[in-house]
Amino acid sequence: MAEAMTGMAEEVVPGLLLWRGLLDRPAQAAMVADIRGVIAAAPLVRPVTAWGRPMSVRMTSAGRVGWVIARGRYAYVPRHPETGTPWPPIPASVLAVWRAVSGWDDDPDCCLVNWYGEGARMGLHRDADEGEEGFHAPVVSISLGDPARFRIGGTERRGQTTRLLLRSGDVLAMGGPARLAYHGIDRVLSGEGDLLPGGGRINLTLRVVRSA
Ligand code: MD6
Ligand code: FE
Repeated sequence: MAEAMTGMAEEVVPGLLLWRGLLDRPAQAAMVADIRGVIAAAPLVRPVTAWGRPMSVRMTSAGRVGWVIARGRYAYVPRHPETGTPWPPIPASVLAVWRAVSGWDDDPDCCLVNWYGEGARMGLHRDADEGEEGFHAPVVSISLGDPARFRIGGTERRGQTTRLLLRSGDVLAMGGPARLAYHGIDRVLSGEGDLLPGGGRINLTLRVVRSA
């Protein structure tokens, strides 16, 4: 299954696989409903960076651990920072995508939910808090709602980058030589999608979080 799925993907740059429109419209709508359930249990928060600036993206998590910024430091923690309760489980609809495309035997430990309202963006960053074993697994990303301009470079912050437009239903896997590459969202094309009433974009990233 996993290998058959790899054959259907476009390799945008080495290690970055893209499945265009992997989720059809009913599957997208069902996943949004599942994510609303996650948000009801674990409310979106606006993390504050180490420099004291609130991010434009609002975030929450599902799974064994969730990604937070705690006193300026990035961390995976077992509880929601404001409610103090464990994160809700990763929805089955989301796990099914991971099992289909990741090529990884274990399920992910974290599903980070990024919610982009009008004007939200995400600066170039690396997903580098998952631990040594976590770096061997890919990060799988699912896009829902308004399209967005995604950019990926290499493992140095400076240098050449490649741009692509991510649309609702697209799935990315960042693994191998792209696993620790810099990437970000330059801009969401607000209002161009119609999946979310009032506009917006949801991005889900699935990660294995473990030290070797
Ligand atoms: C986004 N995505 O699409 C932000 N990270 O909103 C990410 O930061 C990301 O798409 C790791 C792997 C794939 C991604
Ligand atoms: Fe990322």
